[in-house]
Formats: sequence, C-alpha cells, structure tokens
Amino acid sequence: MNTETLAAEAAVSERNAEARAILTANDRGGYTVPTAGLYPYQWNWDSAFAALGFAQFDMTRAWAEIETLFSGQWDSGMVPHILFHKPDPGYFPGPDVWGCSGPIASSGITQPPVALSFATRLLAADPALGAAKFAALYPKMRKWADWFLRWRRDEKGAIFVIHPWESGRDNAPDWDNAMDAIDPQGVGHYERRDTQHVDASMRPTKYDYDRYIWLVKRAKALGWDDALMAQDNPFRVADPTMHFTLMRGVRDLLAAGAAQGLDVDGLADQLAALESGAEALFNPGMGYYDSYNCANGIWSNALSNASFLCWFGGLKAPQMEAHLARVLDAAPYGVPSLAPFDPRFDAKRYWRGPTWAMMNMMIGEGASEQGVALGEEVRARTREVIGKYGFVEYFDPMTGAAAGGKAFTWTAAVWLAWAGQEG
Ligand code: 9WN
Repeated sequence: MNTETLAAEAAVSERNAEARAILTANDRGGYTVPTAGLYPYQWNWDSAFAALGFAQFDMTRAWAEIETLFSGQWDSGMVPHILFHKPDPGYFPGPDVWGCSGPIASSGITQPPVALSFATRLLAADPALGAAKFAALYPKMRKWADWFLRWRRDEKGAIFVIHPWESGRDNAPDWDNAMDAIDPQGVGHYERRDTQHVDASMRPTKYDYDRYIWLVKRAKALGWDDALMAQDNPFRVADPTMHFTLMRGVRDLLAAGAAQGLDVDGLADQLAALESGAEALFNPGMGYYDSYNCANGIWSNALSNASFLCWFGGLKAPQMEAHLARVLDAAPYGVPSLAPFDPRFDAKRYWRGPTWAMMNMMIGEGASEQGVALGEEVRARTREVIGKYGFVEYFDPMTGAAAGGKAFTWTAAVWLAWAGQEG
C-alpha cells in the first residue's frame, strides 16, 4: 500500500472516531441533542439520523433513540418535532410558548417521518436484536402514518405542512407565498436565542420568526386540536419533503411488517394513495417536483433539495436526473437547498442555498436505488465536504465553507452510516 493510500485511510479513521465522539458527546441519555447550545432538546428527524449513526457501533443505543422519540407520541398519533425533556433557557421557543400537553413536554407540530424508514433499517441490520423492538414500535409507527394521512393530506392527495418548522426546511422559499399572507399582529415581544449561538446572516430573518411565532400562538389558542387547526388554516403548503419521506416510510413499514408477520392491513392502500398524490407535487411548468400553497395553488417554482427526494420516495422520476446534473454543475459542494441559478438563492442562509448532509444522504441513496448514476456523485461530494470542513450543521454549496452549528449529530451520523463508507 502506498503512502498516499495510507494517509487517506488514516484521515477516514480519524473522521470516524470524531463522528462517534460527537454522537457520544451529544448523547443526553436515551436521546441525542442535534448540537449543544443551539439545539438543546430532542428533535424528531435529527434523532432518526442519530439512530443510524449509533447503529454503526451500538445497536441497543440506536433503538433507544427511536424508542425515546416515540415516548413523546400524542394520543392522536402525532410525534412532536421537539421533545423538551429538560428545560433549557438556551432555546426559543421553549415549552411554555408551545403550551402542549402530550406525555412529554413538546412542540405541537411534527417533522418528516424518516424514523419509520430508519427503524426498518435497524431491524435489517440486526434482526435478532431488532425483531421485538420493531414489533413494539410498529403500532405506534402505523398510528403516526395514519395521523399524517388523516390530517396532513390535501384535496389533491399531497401531504402538506402547517408550519415551516414542520417540514424541517425552515426558511425555504417554498413558504414565501403563504408567509406573505400572514399579518403577524399580536405576536408580541420575544427574544430569539438562535442568533446568540450562530451568526444572524446564517439564520432565518425577523420577518420569518414573527410568522413562526404567530403560527405557534394561533395553534396554541386552538388547543392544538387537529380538527380546529384544519379550519381556515392560514398556512398549508404541500411539501415534497413530507410527502416523499412519508411515502418511503409507509413503503418500508409495509415490507418490514409483512416480513415480520405483523398486521399490514391498509398499508398498501396508503402507499397507493401517496403514490398517486405524488403527481400533485409535479410542477408541469417547471418540469420538477415542487411545493405549492394549498390555499391558492401557487407553485413555489423552487428546485430545492426536497425536489430530489422523489427517488427516496420510490419514484423512478427519470426527468429529475437532468435537473440534478444542472444543480451539481452549478454548485461544486451540492446538493444545494435551492438551485444557485434561482434569484432567491443565498449560499449561507440556512434552507435558501446551503448543502445539508442528511438531505444528501436521502437524495444520493434514493438516486442510486433508482439507477441514477449521480447518486454516487452526491455521496462522493458529501464525503469530500465533510472530510474538508468537518461535522457542521450545513455547508456553503459554492465554497464548501462550514456554516451553522458545530459538532452536529446528523452530520456525524450521516458520515458513519453513508458518506464516510467506501463507494
Ligand atoms: C426548528 C434541529 C433542527 C432541524 C431542522 C432545522 C432547525 C429548528 C430551528 O434545526 O430547525 O425546528 O430552531 O431552526 O431547520 O431541520 O431539525 O437540527
């Protein structure tokens, strides 16, 4: 073996050790914080990725992450986007602002249900350990999927979000049209904490935050009641992130549930409904998957990283390959959260441009599964950017520069489970 190969191997094993150390340091006992300081609680989809990372070296701990997440499930089936296990003044809005009454103090909205899929991966990786754990979680996972189909599906069959935080892509241009219709009267004084941890230029703006908090207060005043919230909801945006991750989750539950001899009644129908609903998310004018405002049907015309989750959802979507090629040509450290040739692109501002390793994982894996050669390119670029700039929250897609929080759980997990592996 030559010295160059040895040096490259040493660098990878150093990164592996660093990634494990991040997961361990962010472990708060049964759940992991996304990063110390900026995000001091358990976040829903962050935890699902954390489980994949832990699965590389501690399978029991991996299951615990998902089990703890489901311990916060509401009677309705909804699994909150944040579980406030222990009060921490470092994050706003905290439990008092949300005013929810689930089994654990929590937010009142959900997040993309990647935990459904990743639980099936833990099972596949170690069936002897996983069978009983999977079977115990299975009814809860199904209840969450049922809840989505009941309360977050629009007339055209697409899954929508009722808050930008629900999608996990907080300040994406996808929400601009619906956000513009909100007059955040009465939002009152509040103190942001995020900009005490991270430079304000990398975060959502005050305009966004006023509306985020206004939406929380409105839902709180309605007692977080799904039926009441559904009436005259000012923010309903059909979202490819939610749609494709749910589609993948239901598909994976169906396959794993059947293999384990569990009750899969109704899952095939749900999957079929989501497959036909996916057509509603195809923007014919632009020729790609997109979000739209359910109130007026207006498309976002945003080629985002969520557009490329179609493959992860299980679609063939051959027409998306040329879009991915174009975006990767424009952004050396892609996949950018918004195409760089979009005038709304901002390389540093959160979900309006930066590259996110966990989105890349779903895009890259999904593409490879569907035979799209660029899937491997996405993995190689993710490996390169993490290798160069470390385990940060997100990256500038043009320069690769590190941005957002440091020592980030899901970036470390994605390295261990996917990006850092040999191609
Ligand atoms: C609000 C934790 C979360 C991620 C989201 C990301 C960001 C929170 C925030 O951080 O959102 O949920 O306060 O900005 O957008 O995807 O789950 O990492």
